[in-house]
Amino acid sequence: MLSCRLILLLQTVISAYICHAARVVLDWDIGYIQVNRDGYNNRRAIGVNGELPIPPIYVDHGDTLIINVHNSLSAPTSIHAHGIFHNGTGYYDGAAMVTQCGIPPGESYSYTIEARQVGTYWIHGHSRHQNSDGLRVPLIIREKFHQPIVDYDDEVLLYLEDWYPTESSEKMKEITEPGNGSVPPPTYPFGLINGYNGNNSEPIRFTPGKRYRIRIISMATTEWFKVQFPGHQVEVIEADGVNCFPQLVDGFDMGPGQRYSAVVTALDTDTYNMPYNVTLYADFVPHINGLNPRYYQGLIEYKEGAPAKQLPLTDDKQLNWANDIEMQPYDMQPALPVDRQIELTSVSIVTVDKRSLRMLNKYPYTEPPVPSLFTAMTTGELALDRDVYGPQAEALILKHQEVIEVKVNNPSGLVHSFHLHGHTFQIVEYGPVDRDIIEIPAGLNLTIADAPVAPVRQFHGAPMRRDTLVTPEFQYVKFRIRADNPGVWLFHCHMDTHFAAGLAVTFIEAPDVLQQRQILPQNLQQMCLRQGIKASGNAAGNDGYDFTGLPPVPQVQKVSDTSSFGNATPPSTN
Ligand SMILES: [Cu+2]
Repeated sequence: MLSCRLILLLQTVISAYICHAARVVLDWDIGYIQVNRDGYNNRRAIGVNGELPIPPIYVDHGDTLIINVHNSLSAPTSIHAHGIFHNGTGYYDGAAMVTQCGIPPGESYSYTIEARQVGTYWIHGHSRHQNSDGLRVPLIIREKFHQPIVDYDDEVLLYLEDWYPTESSEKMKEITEPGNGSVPPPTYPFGLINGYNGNNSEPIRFTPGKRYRIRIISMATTEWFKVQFPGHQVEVIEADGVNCFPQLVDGFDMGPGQRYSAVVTALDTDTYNMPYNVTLYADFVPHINGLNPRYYQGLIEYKEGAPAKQLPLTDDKQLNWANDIEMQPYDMQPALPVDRQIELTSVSIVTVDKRSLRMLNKYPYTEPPVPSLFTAMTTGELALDRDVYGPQAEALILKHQEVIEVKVNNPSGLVHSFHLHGHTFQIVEYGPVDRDIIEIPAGLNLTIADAPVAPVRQFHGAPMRRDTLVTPEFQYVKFRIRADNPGVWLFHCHMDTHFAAGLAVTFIEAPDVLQQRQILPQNLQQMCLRQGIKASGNAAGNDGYDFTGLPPVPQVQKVSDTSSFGNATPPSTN
C-alpha cells in the first residue's frame, strides 16, 4: 500500500515536472552598439538586439532555455552559460575552439540550456574577448519544486561589471602581438552596477521588517568587487549556484565570475535610507586615488526622500568576508575520496618574440586548430592520449568516475579567479605555496623572504562547492571533482587578459564514454567546415599522430620576473 502511494506520489511529481517545465525561447541578434555606460565614455561595445545591458534572464528549475543566436558581428561569436553542467550536451557549452567553432559572421546557431540546476548564473561571450566588450548577462534559475532553504520576501539582483573606456582589442594587443615583453601601464575600469555607472544605479527598495535575497554576480573581466550592506544583518546562502547553510557575514569579496546570494534583513524603520557599498579594486596594479580602488554607493531606499544615513567605514581587514572554506554546502555532500592528484602552477613567461604569456602546465594554452571536443569524439581510442589534442591545448585526461584532487599553485603576488566548465568543485584546502617556486616581480625591492606565509586552511564538516575560485597571492588551493560529466571542459583564469595569455588547461573527461553517449549536432561540425576549419581528427585535423600543420609551441626566453629566484618550472602532470 505504502509503495503504491509512493509510486503515485512519484508520478505526480514527475508529471508536474514535465507538464510545467516551460520552453523559454530567446532570439538574440548579437551586434555592435555605441554606448556610454560609465557616464563618461562613448564607445563601441557588443550588445543583443540593439541593447546593452542585455536584459537579465529568469527561468524556473526544469525549464529549457533556448537562445537562437544570430551573429551580426564581423568576427565569430559563441555564448557560454557559466556554471551550467550541460550533462550529455556539452556541445552547447559555447567555449570557442573547445566545444565548437565560433558562429561565423552572418550565421545563426541555437543553444539549448537545460535548467536542471537552480541558483545564480550568467551567460557570456566565449569567443575572443567579447565578454569584455559587453556580451554578458545574468541567468537566474528560480527554485520551483522545493522551498528556498531560508525564508525571504522578495528578490533583488545586483550584477557588477568592470568597464573599460576602450575596446578590449586595445587591452589585448600586448599579449597577441609580439612586443617588448614589458607590461604596459594599466588602464583603470569603471564599476557598473546593474548595467550603468555604480553611482547612478537605481535604488534597491526595502520595506521595513522584510527579508530580501540579493543575488550578486561579478561579471567582471579583470578586477575584484567588494560588496557590503552596512547596518544590515547579512547571511550568505549560496555561492555559484550551490546552497549553503546560512552564515552571517559582513560582505562579499568577489573575483571575476563568482556569485553569491545574501539574505538581507531590512531595518524596522523607514526613518533613513541606507547606502550600500560596492568597491572595484585590483591589488596587482598601483593604487591611485580615485582610480583604484573606485568606491561606489548605491541606495537601499526605505522611503523616497528620506535622508541617507552614512555609517562610519570599518577597516576592511576587520570585516568578516564570505569565505568558501568556512561555508557548508546545504546538502552536506561529504569530501570525495581522492583517486589521483594533479598539480598545476600558474607561471608567467616571456617568449623569444617578446610576448608576455602565462601557463598552468608546460605551455601557454592556445586554441587548437580543431575544437578539442571534436578530437575527443572522432579519434577513437587515441582520444585517451593527451598528445592527440596538441601540446597547447594542455589536455588532462580524466577517467570516468575517478575523483581527482587538483592543487593549483599561485606562486606570484597576483591573484587569479579560476573557473571550471561543466562542474562545481569541492574546495578542500588553501595554504602557502612552496617557497622555492615563489615569483617576485622584477623592479621591486623584495625577496622571497618578504612573501607572506599564509596559514593552511581546511574545510570542516563538508567542503563547499562552487565553480569559480580565487587563488590568493603566494597560496595554493586544492579542489576535488568526480569525473561524472563526460565532456571537454575548460579550466581557465576568468581575468580576460590572463586567459588570452594562456592561463588555461583542458579537462578531457572520459572521452571513451563520451564517444558512446553523445552525438554531435551535425550543423555544429559543418559550421567549422564552412569556415575552412577541420572538424575531426587530432588537433591538426589529421589521422593518428600526424600533426602536420599544427602551429609550433612558443619558445620561452625567460620565466618572467623569476630569473634570480631559482627554479620556477611548473611540475609535470603526466
Ligand atoms: Cu588570472
